[in-house]
Amino acid sequence: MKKETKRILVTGANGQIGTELTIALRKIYGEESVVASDIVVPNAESTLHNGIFETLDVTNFDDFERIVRRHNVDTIVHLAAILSAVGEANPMRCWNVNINGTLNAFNIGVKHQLSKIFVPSSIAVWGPGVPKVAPQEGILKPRTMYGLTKVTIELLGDYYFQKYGLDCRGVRYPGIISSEALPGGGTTDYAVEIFYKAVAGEKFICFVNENTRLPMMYMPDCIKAAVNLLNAPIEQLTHHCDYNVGSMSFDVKSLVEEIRKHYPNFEIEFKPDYRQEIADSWPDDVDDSDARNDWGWQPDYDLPRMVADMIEKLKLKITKKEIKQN
Ligand code: NAD
Ligand code: AKB
Repeated sequence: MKKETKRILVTGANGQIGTELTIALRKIYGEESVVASDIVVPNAESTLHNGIFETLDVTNFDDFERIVRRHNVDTIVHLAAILSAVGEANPMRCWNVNINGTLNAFNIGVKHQLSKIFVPSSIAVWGPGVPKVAPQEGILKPRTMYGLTKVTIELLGDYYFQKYGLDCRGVRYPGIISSEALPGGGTTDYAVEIFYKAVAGEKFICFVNENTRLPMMYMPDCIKAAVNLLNAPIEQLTHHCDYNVGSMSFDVKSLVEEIRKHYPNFEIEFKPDYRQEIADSWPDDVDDSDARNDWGWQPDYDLPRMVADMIEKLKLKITKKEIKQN
């Protein structure tokens, strides 16, 4: 009898992380082994079409389950979510997509005895008063709806593991910086948008002040964290969906200084808006000793290396005419 391929389903694949994580997973496991899905169909040139793509609203249990069955899915990489800034504009949508979408993934995981579910958490689990370097264990009192959903998902991860033995895993990602897809409406988006302006020779209006310091991570490390945690033996894990993972921490001033090493005339103006309060409620950095000890977490990129690589990648995009220059 022909052995059926076990597949990975990526939800929210058309987003900032999914666009690059799907390609990385397809490189590792083969194009046919990774099914990409999103509520939004990617444009025709998207690399997501290099393998199977399914349109999926994760809040619809029946459609979600149908896709899992159709493709003999074994692992879900659950990225579909509404992030912090968009979440504050529409808190109920944020709760519905993040919580009900994840509950659907978990319940399908239990019903179909899936091998693993990866669901990222975020530095948004913390709130005002968090220590500058956030500990692995500590008080979680977020003020955003997005943060509330992330704390709930972490707790649901523990619950589904203890009650049903579901292997769900996740990291608390910091702000992710990347050059392929634009970020989807978070508070850390300024750390990506700034590069597009610098490379286009335009002034950047920054929505947080120059002293705003947050933990950040470059996309190759974001992918490395997901792949390494997915492959870690379960006996080594002391947490489920809430591993702190650090990489770099910088304020906007330091980011500008680093960018000016490449573009000395780069101009920036600060016009903080409602996202300043969100950024101020998050930690400067995280203590990721448990991730390092349990599954060997080790980032590769620091600020200078990330800035140089981002600029190189965006310059390449310009030459391919992917960035419209005015
Ligand atoms: P994103 O906003 O770029 O992408 C999310 C994707 O989910 C989008 O393509 C969107 O179309 C899709 N989506 C929204 N509602 C949906 C629904 N009902 N059904 C199916 N798809 C839906 O987000 P991202 O940055 O790629 O984040 C992926 C995950 O990583 C999220 O859980 C997010 O909370 C987490 N995370 C991201 C960052 C970051 O800086 N990017 C940091 C920490 C955690
Ligand atoms: C956001 O700013 O909402 C995200 C995150 C840190 O979770 N980038």
